[in-house]
Amino acid sequence: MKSVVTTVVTAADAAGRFPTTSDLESVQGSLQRASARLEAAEKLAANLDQVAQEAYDACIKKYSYLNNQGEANSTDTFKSKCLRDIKHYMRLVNYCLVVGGTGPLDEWGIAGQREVYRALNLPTAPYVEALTFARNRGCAPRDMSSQALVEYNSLLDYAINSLS
Ligand SMILES: CCC1=C(C)/C(=C/C2=NC(=C\c3[nH]c(/C=C4\NC(=O)[C@H](C)[C@H]4CC)c(C)c3CCC(=O)O)/C(CCC(=O)O)=C2C)NC1=O
Repeated sequence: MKSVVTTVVTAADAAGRFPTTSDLESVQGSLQRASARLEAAEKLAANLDQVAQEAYDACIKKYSYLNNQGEANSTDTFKSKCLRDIKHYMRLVNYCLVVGGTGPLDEWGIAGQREVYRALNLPTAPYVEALTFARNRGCAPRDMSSQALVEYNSLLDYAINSLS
């Protein structure tokens, strides 16, 4: 799995050089933020089902046409797949918080997602709405420290941008 350390070392290796001072500074910066990220990961993990459920409810409320017959939230199977997809993204955000990089989202969430949603004829706007709801719902210090919230929100932004 990619992490901040492996990413920097692999890039330097590929270029046939040792990591530079600025490479090492970026590793150091990331390690300094590690405790904030781990706090966010822990708080998110404790509430992940609830966060995903609220995000799902918010996106279906906004795009209520999805409940109409033939649409993507019209059957019990579709409803549970939609909620599951949102949970997938939240779990990947959680994983990214732990490893300190966007690798898990890039490799399992973002690579190929447009093709999958296009093939299944699924609109991406509801995903954006769900993740944006989660993005705006988190609150410091109620849910986590402000530093942890910065780390959490930046990964949600990253996922949102990939779908926008
Ligand atoms: C780990 C990363 C990962 C992601 C992100 C993922 C997404 C994903 N969602 C799928 C299906 C689906 N996803 C939805 C989701 C929705 N319904 C709605 O109304 C909304 C537009 C939306 C929720 C926001 C639906 C309805 C299906 C089934 C579509 C079908 O069978 O036609 C499928 C096809 C396979 C399946 O049916 O399970 C994939 C691959 N799978 C993964 O492994």
